[in-house]
Amino acid sequence: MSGQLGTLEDLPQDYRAAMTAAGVAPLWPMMRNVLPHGAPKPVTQPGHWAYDAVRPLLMRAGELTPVEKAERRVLVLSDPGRGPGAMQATATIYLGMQLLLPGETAPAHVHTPSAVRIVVEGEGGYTVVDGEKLPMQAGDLVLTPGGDWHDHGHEGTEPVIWLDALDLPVFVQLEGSYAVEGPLQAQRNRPDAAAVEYLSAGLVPSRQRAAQARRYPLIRYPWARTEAALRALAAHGGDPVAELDYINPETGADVLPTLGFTAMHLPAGVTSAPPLRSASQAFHVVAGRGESVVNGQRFAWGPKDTFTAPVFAELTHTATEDAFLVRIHDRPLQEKLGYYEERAR
Ligand code: 1HN
Repeated sequence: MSGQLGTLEDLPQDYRAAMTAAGVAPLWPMMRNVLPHGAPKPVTQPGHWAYDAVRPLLMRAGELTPVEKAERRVLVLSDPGRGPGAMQATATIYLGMQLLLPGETAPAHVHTPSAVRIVVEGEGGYTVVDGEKLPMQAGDLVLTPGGDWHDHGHEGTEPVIWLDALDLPVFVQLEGSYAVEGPLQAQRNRPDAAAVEYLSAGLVPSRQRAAQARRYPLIRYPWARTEAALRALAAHGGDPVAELDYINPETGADVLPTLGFTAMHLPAGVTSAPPLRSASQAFHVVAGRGESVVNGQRFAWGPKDTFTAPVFAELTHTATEDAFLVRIHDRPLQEKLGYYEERAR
């Protein structure tokens, strides 16, 4: 097989014009673009967004654009491979930094894509998801599954900033992305499920009533518990790099149908060299410093920075200070497509 495939230029001009007029195009000149040999050729390029660079721009957005004029006041992290204005960070992952100022509310809506918030800074922010009020503290991971109503509010005194991760590019590709707006939600007058039904790992409400379990029973994953779990695993787990998957406590499945999340601990001085993965990935630094090399590009990162890796990226992470990262990936979607792969380096 193989050999050189014919090009468009091989074909007579009148034939090319006739194909265009008929609304058809020859596959063979494009075959290697849509089906490269051996491995995908991602459009996505590695990206690194230093918080020190993004934060002042976000604060300026707070002065320039009232939340009423923004619905969501967000600066989107644009994939360098797709260029300025790109509304995505990888093929499947949208990332944005959102600012809410004291006293502001972001109106309620519901949409087809799913979102996850990772709280970056500030006290007193909250999200309401289907009537459940979720307090937001630095490092907390809060889900907004597609189809769930959500609005945001801020009862504190300093700006609140969080990182939004959505499967928006998937829904745009499906031509399935849309939202419905509504009034702010009535809030149930009780703590959220992280403080009630799922207060303690390994305990869930009795399965006799499992039929009543919600599809997304746990919405908030408090950072304090995640960090404690990572520290225990780091001390006693045996692996120098501790990594925990965020899961649905009723099913053990990834927290969303499309996107998965892990929390990682990298001790100072340790280098992690994971296998090449078919998933695209983003990393958000909750605390600590270090550097990562993504396909040969070196990123020195500090607290609250975010960086990305395309599919099958060759990656190494080295912490220079004890570091905690959240990893975002699209393995759940790829597995549903029967596709997810890992390759040895
Ligand atoms: C959205 O609903 C939020 O609810 C944030 O905070 C970012 C980006 C695209 C589409 C919907 C939010 C979003 C979004």
